[in-house]
Amino acid sequence: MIKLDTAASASSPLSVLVIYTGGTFGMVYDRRLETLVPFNFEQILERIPELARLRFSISVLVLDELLDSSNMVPNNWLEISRIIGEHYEQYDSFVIVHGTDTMAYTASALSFLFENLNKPVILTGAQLPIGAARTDAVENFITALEIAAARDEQQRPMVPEVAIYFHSYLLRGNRARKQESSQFNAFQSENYPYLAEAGVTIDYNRPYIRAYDSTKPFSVHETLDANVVILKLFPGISPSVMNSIFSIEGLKGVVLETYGAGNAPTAPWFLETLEKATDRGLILLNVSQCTGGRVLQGRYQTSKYLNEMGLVSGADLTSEAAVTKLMFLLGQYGNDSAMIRQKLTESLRGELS
Ligand code: ASN
Repeated sequence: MIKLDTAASASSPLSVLVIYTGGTFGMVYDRRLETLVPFNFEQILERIPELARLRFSISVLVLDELLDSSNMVPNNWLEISRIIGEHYEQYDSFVIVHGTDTMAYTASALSFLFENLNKPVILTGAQLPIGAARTDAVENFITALEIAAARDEQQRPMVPEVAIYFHSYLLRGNRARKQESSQFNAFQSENYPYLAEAGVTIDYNRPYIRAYDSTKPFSVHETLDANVVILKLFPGISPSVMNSIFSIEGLKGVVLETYGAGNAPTAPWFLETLEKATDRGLILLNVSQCTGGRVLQGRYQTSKYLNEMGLVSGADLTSEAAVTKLMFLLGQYGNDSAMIRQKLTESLRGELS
């Protein structure tokens, strides 16, 4: 654990734990190797001297293995949630520095793994490495820290939920998606308003931020079941593709990415494949390929059949939230498919409306 020497480090009433997991954020150019390599986070104060002026104390925990987030797997989410569980009482807030590629999946998974979270868990990262002159790492990191440390009039955390801060916007974690790989505005949350906007001041969109509630005890769930698949429909998808996917051994759930408001082909072979799958106890969750709007199963003939085939409507869930929610519910409820189907339609952490 690294303790940074900030203005308040001696006896601050407020403490933030930073968990550094890797990603582009911490890369610097190694002239000898002629490639980007992870930098030593102990040198973060040299890179961002402004951190020393922050009026709360910051500790940094660096994961043993730094990951490009494309290499993240559910076990990494469990590890991060375990770390937060172990340090929950000791710190007031948490900032996770993470690669952007799968940040929305991690944020979604964490939101489900935390039961009654009442402290800020803010994920952030960068499109350009901290070693680059035009890096976005500095602004993203400092503002994420400020948001994590922000308190309301009653000294309660301003954002007691899992969120992503990136390029001036704070988004609910399980509503965000990576939408941009070149520009700095990497994330959007089409179906839910931003939680805060950072300009000269940080303006919080209070009605949309989860309300603080200290009456229920915080806990961390420890199981995810990754026997799931995301299947994106496309014109021309064949019976053999569908059959091979649905006959994967051990498969328990499928997030079906359908068209528009949740529409899919009406060809008899297609509907039969779905019906056989639900009869076998597979959970099929219908989400849209559109980034905005919602699934309205039954609005068109092309989605009415899906109701009859037993698909669960995913409303306005993102695919990232859908697949992690499915892993979470399968992990919690095992073979109780009625319970899983019921919970999929409920908002557990503000992931759907
Ligand atoms: N590949 C990187 C990652 O997700 C991308 C980034 O962080 N900008 O780890």
